Amino acid sequence: MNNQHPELFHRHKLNPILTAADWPYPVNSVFNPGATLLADGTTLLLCRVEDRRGHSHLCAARSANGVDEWKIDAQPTLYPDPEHFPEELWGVEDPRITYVAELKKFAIVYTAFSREGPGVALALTEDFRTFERFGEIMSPEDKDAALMPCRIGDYWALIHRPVSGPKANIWISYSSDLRHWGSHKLMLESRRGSWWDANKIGLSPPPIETAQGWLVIYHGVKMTGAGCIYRLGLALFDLHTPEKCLKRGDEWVFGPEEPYERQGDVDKVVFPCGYTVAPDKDTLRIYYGAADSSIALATGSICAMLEWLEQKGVTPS
Ligand code: BMA
Repeated sequence: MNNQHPELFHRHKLNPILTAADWPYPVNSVFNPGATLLADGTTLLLCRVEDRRGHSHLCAARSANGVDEWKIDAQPTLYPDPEHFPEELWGVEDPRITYVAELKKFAIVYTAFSREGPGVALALTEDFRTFERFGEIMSPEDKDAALMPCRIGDYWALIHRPVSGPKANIWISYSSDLRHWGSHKLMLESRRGSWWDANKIGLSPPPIETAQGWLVIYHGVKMTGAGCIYRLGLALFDLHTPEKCLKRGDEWVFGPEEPYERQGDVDKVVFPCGYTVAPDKDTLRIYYGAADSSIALATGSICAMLEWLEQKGVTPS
């Protein structure tokens, strides 16, 4: 507990809640899970699992309480299929799950690691057992993407993070069919210089719909002489025009502090790709990768995050 800064995120005492040792087959590491609640209230995590080649696949873990007693699929759940989808040659990573009520399906947007670099791929599923792959919907270099849960006006909207030169900013693109994307708009820019979110930012979990707007938890990467530090910040976007930023916090709200976050295959990384909302409709359970090695859980209040942005956030000019 850091007394100088009121904490918006509270780590679970059982952290890390999932590690490679829990896996039913040999793996190197498990991290950066997408998350959702199934119709019966089960928490499903779609975990990024890295094997000893260094390639990743996705594997589902299910739990009644979202904390322990995970039932992990005995085999990989979504495995790279480079024969039909060449963009998956070097693995699939970092899934973000959105339940799309209009389709009655879950959309999984993930990183497909091709010879050309990481791009964004989409698959739909009803049950996390069979998947309809759409292939690569954003060409490399692009990642950190999620589908918004409903159409904005007439169009589907995808938040993603293309890289252009030294800059990596968050963009939003629109589509009428989930396959062809256009009307690209810059959504949030990385800062410069010594900022915690200088040069490289990206969406973390999918945006959270609130009465005040879309609440976005994003990651910022500070490059230091001792390597990168991945931390999280908050921003709020207009409900009807999500590229319009209403508020952005200057300070990070969550960063690597615990040993399992500071030391691992990649030191000093907290990287959430998913959350669930508790029955009180306010408590977020944020599932995050810790140091690219294990999976941890933190909770936070949506109201408290909005309040923090209201008090400390800045409206971009
Ligand atoms: C990012 C992503 C994440 C990873 C992080 C830290 O670029 O690739 O999957 O957790 O780097 O290594």
